Amino acid sequence: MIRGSFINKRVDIGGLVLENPIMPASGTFGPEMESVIDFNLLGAIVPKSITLDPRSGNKTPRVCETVAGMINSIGIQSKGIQYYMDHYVPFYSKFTPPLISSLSADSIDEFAEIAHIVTQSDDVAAIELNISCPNLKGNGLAFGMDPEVTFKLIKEVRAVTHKPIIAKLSPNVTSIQEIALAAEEAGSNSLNVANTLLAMSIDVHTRKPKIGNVMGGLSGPAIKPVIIRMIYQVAQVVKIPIIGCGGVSSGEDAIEMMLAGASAVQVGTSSFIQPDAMLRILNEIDSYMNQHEMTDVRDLIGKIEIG
Ligand code: RRO
Repeated sequence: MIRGSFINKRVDIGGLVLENPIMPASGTFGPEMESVIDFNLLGAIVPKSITLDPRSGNKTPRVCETVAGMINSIGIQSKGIQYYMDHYVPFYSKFTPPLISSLSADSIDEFAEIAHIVTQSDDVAAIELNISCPNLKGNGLAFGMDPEVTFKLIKEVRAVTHKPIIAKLSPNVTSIQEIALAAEEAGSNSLNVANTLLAMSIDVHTRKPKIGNVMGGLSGPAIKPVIIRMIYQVAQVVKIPIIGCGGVSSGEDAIEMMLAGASAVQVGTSSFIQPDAMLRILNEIDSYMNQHEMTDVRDLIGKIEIG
């Protein structure tokens, strides 16, 4: 046993080096959590997706519980990019982990415009392009469902920023490998696999949808096996790093994602149940590493053993 020995948790997600692989999933984290967790212990800080103009979001109810998960349709409630640059960026720059700005927009031009604005700040370390929000248009359509649109969008953003780009992919596609390849070819530095699964729930007593917007995105432990499969599939075809996102609630879940091919892992729904879940997950990763006499988390990435 090499208990107590130094464990390297530093990982590289496409030109952005993180002190450890654990970070919040966009939309599940905000300044109010400062009183419950030490932000400096996170691998990165990822606030909710921001849009060019303020948005009031979708009609309520916006969340509902499901078995081993939840459905949300917030509809990107947003204070707009100016407020973000004036308040959120200075607030998060007080902490040591890099700030990853998650961006959402209604058009490719608007994505490029907002990416250009955040690029002006040295306090923004990387851009996560949310091309996969299921709650913007009717029927859950998203930019990231079409390889050609994905390519064009990322190419246009690539032209206006030197910062690392993370394309957040949609799981609501027939072939996530095809979209991942389009994002890589367009110049994305890494991929986030993935956003929420388009879902729906009905109250059988009122016969009404449990979500005001009817459909929403499913997250939580229920989706983890689907996401593990997608990370594995994407890792087979791309060379750029993958950030896993979907249903992680323990250190072993995070390790599973890394074995499937993820270099880093986002935690979302689990933080709603236990606000300091990310710190517990980091401790559980240490325990796993000690148990398996490992000293470097990078030795886990893609190390699933098949056959
Ligand atoms: O705001 C939302 O409704 C939302 C977003 Br932007 C997203 O990317 N994923 C999600 O499940 N909800």
